[in-house]
Amino acid sequence: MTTKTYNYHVTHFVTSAPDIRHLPSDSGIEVAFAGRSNAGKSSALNTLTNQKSLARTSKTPGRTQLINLFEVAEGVRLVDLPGYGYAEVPEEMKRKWQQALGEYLQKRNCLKGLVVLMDIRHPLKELDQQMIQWAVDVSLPVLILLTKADKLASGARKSQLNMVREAVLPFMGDIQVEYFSSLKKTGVDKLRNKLDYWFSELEPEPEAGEDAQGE
Ligand SMILES: Nc1nc2c(ncn2[C@@H]2O[C@H](COP(=O)(O)OP(=O)(O)OP(=O)(O)O)[C@@H](O)[C@H]2O)c(=O)[nH]1
Ligand SMILES: [Mg+2]
Repeated sequence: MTTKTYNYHVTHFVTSAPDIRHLPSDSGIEVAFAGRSNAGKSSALNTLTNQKSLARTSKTPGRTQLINLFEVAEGVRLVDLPGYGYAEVPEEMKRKWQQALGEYLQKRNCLKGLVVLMDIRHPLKELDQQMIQWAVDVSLPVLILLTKADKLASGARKSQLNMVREAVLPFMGDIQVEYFSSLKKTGVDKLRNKLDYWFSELEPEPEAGEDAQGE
């Protein structure tokens, strides 16, 4: 397989869905960005695509309430999921959203990779571990981005990275851990490479015969 390189700068907004039942048809390829509220998901999408306000960011946690879909190329999508773990949300809503997230991860066939974003200073909270476990359970590869890496000095940054790399070993999944900063544009290359890899691994080869089967 040759890894295709995508131009993430041309990514555009497609639609928002209030919940997973209202997502567009389950075809093409999706990679979702998940993480606690305020982890930096929307900022990471903007950094990746080099667009200031493709995904809405906010100092107020819980800003992204809708599932936002963006298209990189035809049938190739990035998904900005609402953050979980936001303290101000009523317990019942939190529980429902958790359930919906689990369902999305387990049932969305076109979902081929999960980017889990965690603040480098507060990684692997219970819900983060739950997300990773769900992904591993359905053999979904995971890229963990330790966000806001600019908040730590380089020594602390490295030790957090190593700590998280060790800590995810027991999941026995396809999990890569990198650090990331939207502010300093650190780790964007790692993110781009992973997305290119996931997308080209799964996008049907254009030269394959239209009636080809059983490949
Ligand atoms: N210092 C620093 N701040 C960041 C970075 N990335 C995001 N932030 C800040 O963190 C806050 C939350 O960022 P968002 O990208 O909106 O977070 P989110 O995960 O999309 O949050 P929800 O949509 O509420 O789930 C904002 O104030 C950002 O400016 C980073 O790399 N470095
Ligand atoms: Mg957001």
